Amino acid sequence: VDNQSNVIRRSGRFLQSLDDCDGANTIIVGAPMDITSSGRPGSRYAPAAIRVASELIEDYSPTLDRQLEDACFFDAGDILMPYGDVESSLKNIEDGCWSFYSASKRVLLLGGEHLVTAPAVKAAHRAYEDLVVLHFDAHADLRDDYYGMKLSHATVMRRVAEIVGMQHLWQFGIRSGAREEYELMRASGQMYYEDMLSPSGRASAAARVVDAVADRPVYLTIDIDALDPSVAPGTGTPEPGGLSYTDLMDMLLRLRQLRVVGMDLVEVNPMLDASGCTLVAAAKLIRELLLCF
Ligand SMILES: [Mn+2]
Repeated sequence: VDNQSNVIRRSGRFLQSLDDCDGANTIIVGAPMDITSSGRPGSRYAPAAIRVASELIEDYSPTLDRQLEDACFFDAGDILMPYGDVESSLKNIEDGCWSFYSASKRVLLLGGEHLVTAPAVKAAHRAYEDLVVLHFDAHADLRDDYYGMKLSHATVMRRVAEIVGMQHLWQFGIRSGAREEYELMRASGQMYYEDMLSPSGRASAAARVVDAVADRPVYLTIDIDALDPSVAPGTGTPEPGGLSYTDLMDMLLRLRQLRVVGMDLVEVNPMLDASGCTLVAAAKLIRELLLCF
């Protein structure tokens, strides 16, 4: 793997990480950035805090009957963030992710705010030109700009759509957005909200996605606020009416046959997680993502 030492520094490791990159299929890497967070910053502390929380969960998943040592992943540390400089932070994320994609590794990025997804998708798209993006979130994140900023956690999926095409973006759990964002989603016909809250709705949504995506490479981005704030209160912009943990896992299991080449989990904010339960939900979700796909 070229170049990684330039933009990645070692840190603690997620539960059961391998000791080096060589035998790993999947690389965990943190992107501790929260520069553009409009509401309440603090998600820069999530990668370190999720690693600590991973010590509180088992390495065995009863749901999947697999354990982490079977997943062959390496936690490489955190991407260096020139704090306050959005463009060079995003450049480092793109370079860091590309160093792994170019070595035929899969990447699981730990945010950070949601804007980190844009350079991660850019790197994945360089490796897989027919990339499809699946997006779990409470918020559409499809604004063209936010207070004049093109690069913001509130515009990130618009930037992603510019990379892969709106027709290759599927959105789940969205329950908040401006009228212009809802017009875009209604035109695409690839956003599901109420369907995520019932088994039959998830079954039909998943069947359509699996059929449409087929064997194309998939990037999966999960904003923790897709979950209901009662499950995951530790996040910058909580939005009532969300998925339960089991709703989300059920939907992910229904998508299991997809070819997932990159993933991220973003917007966890340890500063707002008084109970610590959001961090445990995040750690458990990471374990299941590693074992599911
Ligand atoms: Mn969100």
